[in-house]
Amino acid sequence: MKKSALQKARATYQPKLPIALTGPVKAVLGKPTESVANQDEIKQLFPETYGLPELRFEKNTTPSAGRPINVGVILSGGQAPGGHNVISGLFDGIKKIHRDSRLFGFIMGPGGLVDHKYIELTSSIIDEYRNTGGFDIIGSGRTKLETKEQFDKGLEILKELNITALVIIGGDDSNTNAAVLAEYYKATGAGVQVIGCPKTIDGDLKNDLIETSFGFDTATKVYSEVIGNIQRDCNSAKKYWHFIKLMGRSASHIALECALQCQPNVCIISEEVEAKNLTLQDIVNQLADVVANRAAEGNNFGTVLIPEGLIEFIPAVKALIAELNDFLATNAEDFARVAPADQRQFIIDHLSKANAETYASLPTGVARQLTLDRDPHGNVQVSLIETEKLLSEMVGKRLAQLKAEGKYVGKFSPLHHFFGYEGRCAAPSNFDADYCYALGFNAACLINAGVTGYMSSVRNLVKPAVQWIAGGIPITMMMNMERRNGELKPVIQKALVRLDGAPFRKFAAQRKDWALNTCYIYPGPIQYFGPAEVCDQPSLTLQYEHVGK
Ligand code: FBP
Repeated sequence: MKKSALQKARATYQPKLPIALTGPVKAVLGKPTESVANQDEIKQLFPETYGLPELRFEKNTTPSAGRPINVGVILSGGQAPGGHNVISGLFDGIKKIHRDSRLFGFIMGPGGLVDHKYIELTSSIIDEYRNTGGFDIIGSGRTKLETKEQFDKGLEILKELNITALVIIGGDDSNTNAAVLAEYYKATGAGVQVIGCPKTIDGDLKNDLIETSFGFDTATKVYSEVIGNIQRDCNSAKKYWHFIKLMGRSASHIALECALQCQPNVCIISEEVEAKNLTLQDIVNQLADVVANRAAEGNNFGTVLIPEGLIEFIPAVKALIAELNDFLATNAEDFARVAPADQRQFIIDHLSKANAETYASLPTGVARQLTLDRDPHGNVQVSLIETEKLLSEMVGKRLAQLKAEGKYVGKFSPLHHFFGYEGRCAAPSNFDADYCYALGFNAACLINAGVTGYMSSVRNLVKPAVQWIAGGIPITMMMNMERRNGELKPVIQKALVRLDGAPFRKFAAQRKDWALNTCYIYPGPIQYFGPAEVCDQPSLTLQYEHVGK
């Protein structure tokens, strides 16, 4: 494989490990745990793996003789920078336990386990991928592991390859599935341990013991670099308003982190929109006011950050989508017979008054998308809705009204961007390179400790890597019951932006100034070589959340 100069230099980077993992380790067990909510239900569903103790690794004085182990690894869900380092850390960890240990990667996600598609990851393959971005070493996929048939099919290949431990690298849903699999393999005496690793650029898999998911750091730094570049362009030309949508599915952590890094004129936080019960028109009016106020100062330019999941958090749209889902599920045939030109009115005539009004207020394109594009479960694919265009179109209309009332004198030229895929496979920052390697190496230690149903946990992340704390958290501890597809299911609680949290409060305290004035920060590209304050700083979200802890 041909490599760039940076790739070659980066291949020699040796990720740092917490001090406890640098020699022989011993597992120290804490107190038994409880799930975050619905304790009785979760306990009943996970009789074998509920209530396990937290576990922490400490340096051991005497090395223990390890046995060779065969381990399987799966990358699940969306790409996140650092996945290759989790795998190389895991590889080095099991080789340290015994040099004859072997690592097998299942191809293209959980589906590879069920379909028996795998490769053995040898040292020459691993060495090609150290410190690189992407998941291409084995690929990733979104197959949900949830049925006994899938678990049994997977067990066939695990037995065939003599694999006694499986590491699932994924987000909240994949780790929920890891917990279910761990429970099933334990209950059936399958002899396979299951360990999870916290991955997702969205940053919504976190709690007191999992401080951040990997990939968030690098992805937000990549987006912030580009937002900074746009802001510098915008402040140079002084003629465009940039509407920038950022990935993150539901939670607004990515948008918030980029706002803290770049200080845009506006950043919308979906969780606040929901808490304040704002309508789409409220958001538009607020945006138009910012544009008008800046125009009054002679500044016909600016930047607006929009979280991908916004539309679902607007309470009125959420209610509309829920009613539309039910209505279209039961009236699909009638609706299909209506001529396209009459469909909008047909929907308005059949919805409740409040939802009909919301629907009527939406631009034609978006309204149409809400009735047409559904995923295999019958849900609207909100991520396909071009919120950045929807908002700028509505702001343009509102500004025309303000102009007619003599309240706006200016020029509004919007441009649109969507950043997501640009950052998911970037070469991991030093933070993600170290964190991921430590998560993988630590997963090997958890396997060696003989546990199952645990998530690899590396904490104290705002401190230098040597001071990080390594251990394991029972996955059931993070679970609660939530309604999914009409049924109550045990799932890992998703971490949304907390409006009482330090990152949001920092942002809220400054945003008035950012809105009117031009306070842009230009973070520049990720640096891999140079002073620690430039190269090794974790995300601001992490720093604000854990300062003083
Ligand atoms: P994960 O939760 O699986 O890590 O995926 C995150 C994400 O990048 C979201 O931000 C985004 O909405 C989604 O994946 C896009 O999905 P896809 O990769 O299937 O296009």
